[in-house]
Amino acid sequence: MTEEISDEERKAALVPLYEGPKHDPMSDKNLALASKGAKAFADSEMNGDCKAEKLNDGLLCDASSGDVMSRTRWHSALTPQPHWAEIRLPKVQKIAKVVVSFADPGGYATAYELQVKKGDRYETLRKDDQNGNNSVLTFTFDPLETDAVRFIFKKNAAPQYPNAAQLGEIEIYGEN
Ligand SMILES: [Ca+2]
Repeated sequence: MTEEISDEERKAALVPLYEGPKHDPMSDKNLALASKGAKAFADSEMNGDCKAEKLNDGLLCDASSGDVMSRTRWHSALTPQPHWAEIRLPKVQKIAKVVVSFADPGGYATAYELQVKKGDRYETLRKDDQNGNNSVLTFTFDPLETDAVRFIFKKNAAPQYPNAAQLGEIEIYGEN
């Protein structure tokens, strides 16, 4: 006799890739969403489905949602580090929080920089060369005005893929 496993059972048995702090990229307060007019850019994209636009589609990489991982993350080309991903807001806005979700707990950034654009230049807001957080980075800061946030992925934790960079989502919030 063949036992059938329903999709629901299959999903329930999946182990989530990671448990990060609770956050909801689909929130109406997330200024980075494409649906709010923000646009995503990256230094490069891997062939296939892992485009920059996946940085602000509101979808996180989560195994419990099935096989969507490759469809909800940005992945760089395999050219040398560093790689970067950027969200451009439709206009200069006051922001106070950025949330960066890694796409793969084995392939997170052990070294990174978070920058905001001030006029024509980028200003480094946070920097870590020994990051050990493989899930969700939450950055809060005094409110500032900018129209672009850039995450520079400098070093991949996965030794077998030194040139790869990937992110699930970048969220940007105002003061509240
Ligand atoms: Ca996404």
